[in-house]
Amino acid sequence: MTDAMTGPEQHFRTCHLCEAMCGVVIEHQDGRILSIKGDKEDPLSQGHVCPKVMGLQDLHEDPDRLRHPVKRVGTDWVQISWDEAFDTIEQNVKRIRREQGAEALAVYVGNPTVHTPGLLLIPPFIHALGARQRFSATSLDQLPAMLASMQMFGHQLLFPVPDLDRTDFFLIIGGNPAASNGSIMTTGDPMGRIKAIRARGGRVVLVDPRRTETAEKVDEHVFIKPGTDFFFLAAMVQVMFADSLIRLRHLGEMVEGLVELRDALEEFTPEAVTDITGIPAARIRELAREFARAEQAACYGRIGTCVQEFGGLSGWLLHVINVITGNLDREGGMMFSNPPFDVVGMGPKGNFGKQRSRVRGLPSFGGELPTNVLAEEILTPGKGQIRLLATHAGNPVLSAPNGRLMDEALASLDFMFSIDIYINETTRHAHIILPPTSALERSHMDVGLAAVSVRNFAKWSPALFDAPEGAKHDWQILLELSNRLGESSTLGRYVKQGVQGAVERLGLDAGLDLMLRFGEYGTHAALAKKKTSVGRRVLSVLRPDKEGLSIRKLEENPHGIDLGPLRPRFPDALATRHRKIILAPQVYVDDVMRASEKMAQHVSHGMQLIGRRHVRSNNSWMHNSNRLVKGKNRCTAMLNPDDAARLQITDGQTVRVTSRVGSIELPAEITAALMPGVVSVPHGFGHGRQGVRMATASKKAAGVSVNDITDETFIDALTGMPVLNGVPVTVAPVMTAADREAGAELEAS
Ligand SMILES: Nc1nc2c(c(=O)[nH]1)N[C@H]1C(S)=C(S)[C@@H](COP(=O)(O)OP(=O)(O)OC[C@H]3O[C@@H](n4cnc5c(=O)[nH]c(N)nc54)[C@H](O)[C@@H]3O)O[C@H]1N2
Ligand SMILES: Nc1nc2c(c(=O)[nH]1)N[C@H]1C(S)=C(S)[C@@H](COP(=O)(O)OP(=O)(O)OC[C@H]3O[C@@H](n4cnc5c(=O)[nH]c(N)nc54)[C@H](O)[C@@H]3O)O[C@H]1N2
Ligand code: SF4
Ligand SMILES: [Mo]
Repeated sequence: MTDAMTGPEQHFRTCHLCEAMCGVVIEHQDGRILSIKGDKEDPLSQGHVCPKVMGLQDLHEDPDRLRHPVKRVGTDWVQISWDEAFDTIEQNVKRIRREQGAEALAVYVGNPTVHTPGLLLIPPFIHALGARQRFSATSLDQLPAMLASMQMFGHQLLFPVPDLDRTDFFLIIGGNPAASNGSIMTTGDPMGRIKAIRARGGRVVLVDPRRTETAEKVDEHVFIKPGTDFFFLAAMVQVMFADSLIRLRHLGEMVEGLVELRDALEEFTPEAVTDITGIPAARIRELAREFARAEQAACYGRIGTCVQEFGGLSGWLLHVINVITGNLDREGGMMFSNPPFDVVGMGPKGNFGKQRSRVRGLPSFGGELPTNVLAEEILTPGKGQIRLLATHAGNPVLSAPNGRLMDEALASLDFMFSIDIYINETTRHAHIILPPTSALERSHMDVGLAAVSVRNFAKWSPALFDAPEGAKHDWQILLELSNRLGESSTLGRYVKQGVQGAVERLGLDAGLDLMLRFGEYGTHAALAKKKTSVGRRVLSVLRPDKEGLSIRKLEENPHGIDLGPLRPRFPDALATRHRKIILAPQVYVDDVMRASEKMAQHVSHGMQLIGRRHVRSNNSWMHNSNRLVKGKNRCTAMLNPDDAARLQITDGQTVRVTSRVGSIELPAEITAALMPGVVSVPHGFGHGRQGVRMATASKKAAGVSVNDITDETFIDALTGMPVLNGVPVTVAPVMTAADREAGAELEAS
């Protein structure tokens, strides 16, 4: 906090805008930000930041960012008090719940939730709301990785992360850390760590349908046809069995299902998958051998392997390859973080298919239905039709498939409320929007990302600025809603009010402090450890370890505290019934048949659509910063020169990309970086929609939404998730008025 008229001060915190968790130093004076730079003393990021870091200031100062609750009156918005906002929400939730039952209530939780400790209040909020139909960005993202961890290790939150600092063979499949700054591998500076692998004599190989910014920085890039990673991975496994390269090492006693695994994948030889993947058989065979023989290797797959036709199967084999080469839970392989609080222990183990969507019968995962059924569940009449939707930090109109249908669905709701900072493509349909404080007005600690960090690490930062009078933090909004919307027995209510009252009085930081103290490195660590003697536990209450972690300890170490390299966690952390890694879970073995049929029937596709990310952008919501969107238009359709010539498309010309559900028109960008037959369009654009109140985004970076042509019915039949990478499309040149004029001039001359 600043006093008026003092000199410049420094504030240290973690940038919350992506998963990298860069440490920053913010110079400020009299409530104004003077500069934001990388914090060289942050042990995890060591001074690295990306251009998006300016977003910390731009978001805070953005005049379009909501600072008060607003209510929609027709197409207009009026500022209302928190009381009126909460009262209106309470009345409508209770009315619809009474009239139509809890089945009519739904909730969608978006990605930025992961980047605030306020996420701890999401479960009680959803519980109190009583929404029976729950959705989130998980089903547009990492669900296959969670399903694989649940099936094979017994817990959905056991995310293996590459031990980047010690590996000497890093295989990246469908991830672009040079743009995304790394995902499910929190590192501060992923490209710096990748460079270091090569500098110490290791190898880095990338498999991607586009020669990306990351491809420029690795030893080898291999093109793969979209949606075929399962076939590639299956052939790798087949070779490892055929060449007797299976090496379980320390995992020997822990593994079951090796024979079933071998039998299930027998037919997928490198020769058999060459046609469908587009990768020469010899290359696959060589890669499999290289990987298996490397002393320390990590096979890591990200979004390109997740949201595609065989995403479920790919998630499985990504884990499998690390296990059968003895690289899981081992230094230099794929490991599990040892976070400052037991994220895994606190979260549910996960469940799959417990619930089915009403209209299409798609399976739930962890109590959530796939987001690609949200629109039809709102639009299809009958018992259980969704009539009320709450969104928290989500923009499904731009992020879920068939955005136009989503628009139509949201517009038809009986009632919708959003906890969000903008009036955007999604929240413009809400009746009430509740905006939380800006990130710089609240204290910060990464709770979820601590569990996927490539080095163990803890950091807490205080708020930089005081919250304006009357403003509410996200957790305060969620708590108030929980208090008002919950329905429980009298006793349950007293207990709940007691707990929530305590949180209200003491604040979220008090909760974080408790979690830290009882965590692995905490002042009361002994108390939390099942294996310590009763005597030591009693002692730890009486004489807590002063060196242990607590909020105060982190306050004294504003750059964060390094907790050392990753340490093996198996078999203790294994949560399966007999503490075994299950190599061939039945759900996957059953789904192999579908892949086998696909391979047999495979004919060369027309064009296939994939996505991409840019380092200066973040999903759909960072296009309102002038500094970040300036420069050339990034919402383009990239395609290969051969395709362009065949389709008679010139660079920069407007093209129409069409799928089963619709068309979008945008400029072509011709580049040899794209594999022939593939067209790449980034998601998160399309800000030109009526009623969006983000001036810069809708004027300077409107673009078009690729999710207006992704198809909610084209799914991975195993997970029920949408296919966002590998959508069949046609691409054609469009004669714009300017083109026609130019043509006419040409003819006249
Ligand atoms: N700057 C920036 N950073 C971000 C984000 C952002 O929008 N912008 N978003 C954040 C979020 S929410 C996430 S989930 C992460 C994602 O993190 P990453 O997964 O690293 O992100 P992408 O850049 O989308 O990389 C996916 C890559 O998969 C490739 N691909 C597409 N289809 C296929 C396929 O079928 N097979 C294979 N093998 N590859 C394929 C694409 O060409 C692309 O290069 O990034 C996070 N960080
Ligand atoms: N075609 C295609 N589609 C994709 C992807 C792809 O690669 N290709 N990627 C998918 C992935 S990986 C993801 S994660 C999803 C993301 O899907 P979503 O999470 O639905 O979308 P975001 O664009 O991240 O929207 C974030 C929302 O949170 C709001 N917000 C920002 N900060 C805060 C805050 O502090 N508090 C609150 N309450 N709100 C805030 C923003 O205004 C915005 O409305 O998109 C998916 N969609
Ligand atoms: S990479 Fe950029 S956006 Fe991500 S945490 Fe670091 S500075 Fe922030
Ligand atoms: Mo994501």
